[in-house]
Amino acid sequence: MLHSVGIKLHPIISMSKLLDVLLAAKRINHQTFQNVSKFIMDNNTFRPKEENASDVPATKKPRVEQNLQLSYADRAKLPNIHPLASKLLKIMEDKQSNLCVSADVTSSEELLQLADSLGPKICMLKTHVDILKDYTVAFSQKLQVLAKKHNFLIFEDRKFADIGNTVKHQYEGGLYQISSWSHIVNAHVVPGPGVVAGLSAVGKALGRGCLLIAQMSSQGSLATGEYTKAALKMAEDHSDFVIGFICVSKINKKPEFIHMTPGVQMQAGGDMLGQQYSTPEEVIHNHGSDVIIVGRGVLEAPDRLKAAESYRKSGWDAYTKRLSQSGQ
Ligand code: 5BU
Repeated sequence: MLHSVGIKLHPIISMSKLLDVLLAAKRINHQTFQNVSKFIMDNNTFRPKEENASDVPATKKPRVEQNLQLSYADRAKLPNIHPLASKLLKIMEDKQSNLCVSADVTSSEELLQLADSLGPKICMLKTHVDILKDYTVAFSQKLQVLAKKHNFLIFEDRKFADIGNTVKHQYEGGLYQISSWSHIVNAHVVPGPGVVAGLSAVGKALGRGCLLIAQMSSQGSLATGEYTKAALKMAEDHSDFVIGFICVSKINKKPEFIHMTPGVQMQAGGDMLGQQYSTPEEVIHNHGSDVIIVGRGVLEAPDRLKAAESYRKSGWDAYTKRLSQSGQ
């Protein structure tokens, strides 16, 4: 605003540097340091031009923007982070994996085999339990054992989209009893905040978390603009249960929220039914998302384990490149 009336400002010290100095000199305590750092992160309005952002040398980037790029490990330790989000970020750091494999297979035996063989490569396994032809309670128990064994979270991509009272029953009951085995579920925001309230009534006490579908990867998706903004607001209003978003690119600057992006393959393109693909580099490095969700890129590969490893590596390399360019 000052610039627009002809006043040019020259920073002599950044707010974060000032905080470092004050803390070191014991003029402020650690709590104040954390509170103000968080305030700066939450209220920074600087927006690099999307396409050019990656071309700007790290040293030329404003200091505040550099601070926005916290590592997964640092974000896991944020004071207001949801425990499940913290757990996921820690898993990602420990396993050097921001890969979620979408296990879209129809046999529970095959799904369990996938979970066991790809488990070491992934931070999360995504399921569509309603495409299994042979679901049993024993299957969900075995899947939980594998999640513990390989240290990954289970994400049932159920896309709840009804009034609060109905989703409550769909989440807790029925054949699948999703809340009993899935760490994370997702929901459309089209019904309004009642959908989150209904899911939260079941999941919160169990320590579960929810992702809101703020954008979709499919061509012609209506989840754009004001709809996406409404999803952000809903997440912020329910941050005791909502841990992040399904989105195409980073849409919220709060580092407590985790951004997850489906529609990922090694080559950009699409399928015959409207799916649109971006590469791991585009999703994590250029668009600032946190997790790549990959289905057929792994499932249809001749060697699934090898494919999962190459997606893990691409996703992780894109993340470390993003961090190094932000001066971390
Ligand atoms: P693919 O085989 O990598 O295209 O599978 C993508 C998976 O992610 C699949 O299970 C979809 O149901 C899921 N998905 C998606 O592709 N796009 C979206 O916007 C959402 C979920 Br939400």
